[in-house]
Amino acid sequence: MLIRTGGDGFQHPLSSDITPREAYFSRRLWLTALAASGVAWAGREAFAQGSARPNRLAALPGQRSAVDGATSAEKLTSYQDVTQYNNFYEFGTSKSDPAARADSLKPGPWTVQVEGLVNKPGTFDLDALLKLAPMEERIYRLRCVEGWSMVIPWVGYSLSALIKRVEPQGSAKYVEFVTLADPKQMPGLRSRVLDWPYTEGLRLDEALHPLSLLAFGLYGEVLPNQNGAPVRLVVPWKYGFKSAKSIVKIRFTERQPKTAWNEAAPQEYGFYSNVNPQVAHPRWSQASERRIGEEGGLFAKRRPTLMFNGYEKQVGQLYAGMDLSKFY
Ligand SMILES: Nc1nc2c(c(=O)[nH]1)N[C@H]1C(S)=C(S)[C@@H](COP(=O)(O)O)O[C@H]1N2
Ligand SMILES: [Mo]
Repeated sequence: MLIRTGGDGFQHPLSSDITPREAYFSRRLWLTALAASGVAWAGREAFAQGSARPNRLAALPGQRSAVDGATSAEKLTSYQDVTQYNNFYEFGTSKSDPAARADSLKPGPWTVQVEGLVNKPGTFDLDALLKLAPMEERIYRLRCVEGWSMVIPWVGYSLSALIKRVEPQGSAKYVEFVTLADPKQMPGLRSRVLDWPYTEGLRLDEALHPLSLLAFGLYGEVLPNQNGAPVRLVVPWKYGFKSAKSIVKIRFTERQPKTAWNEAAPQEYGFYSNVNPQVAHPRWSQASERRIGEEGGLFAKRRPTLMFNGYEKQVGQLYAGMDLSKFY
């Protein structure tokens, strides 16, 4: 985000660049976890039978979500764009790096450690997380702070399900998310563009909002590595960088946690980072956005960015009385 202005002129790699062998490897890890959990038997069947898309990942179906705001009627961004135009700096800073290089990420075995101000801290393995609550499909707009957006059908469940399970104590006011930082799996860690590991944070009431999603899949399949396998956050009313990928630790705190982007450039990236067309980034306007897949060359039409990314009705009250240009 510090370096690039966006993806204009970016060439999508062909899906044939990804070898079936590498795809099989990550699929196999996932299937082990899914088999153990009893989730997504349909996925194993589809895998056994093969499928039209050569590098298909294990199926992870979700029921349609009943959460208010969780089902957009907008045209979905293509699977191709969702999985080949990414920000995941642990694999490099260009949009094509994650798809090209994230095969080295091992999405299993995987654990998420939950600690801090909770009555029931503990370590959850992927099987336990997959079983914790029913999987739902959530169609969310994702607005990157760089000025582009997508519409993505995620699969997961409200983060609140996990939070309630661990019973936060009265003193817990914030939730910190720590993501994987393993130089053996993540070649981008050699670059000091951020102070690794990538961390993010939410206020506890934001984390408990039903729209805050713990995501395990997209397009009805488990997450591709480049989208943050095996488990990530998706907070649709905030700029995309709040949606931390490949989470390994969740910590409940009394004080507002540090976040990687705020540490790197505090004037540019605040703790809240709510999508707000009225508050410009110091180096560019946030009033409009480019929807990926809708480019029209020189005449590309941008769409107006909506307050809270269009989720104002659902989340506006979380910020009642706050000066949003101060708490950006
Ligand atoms: N661990 C980690 N999480 C991350 C990032 C990252 O670099 N590392 N990039 C963020 C940014 S800037 C965006 S826009 C979204 C992109 O998610 P997507 O590639 O699945 O669309 O992931 C966010 N989560
Ligand atoms: Mo982003």
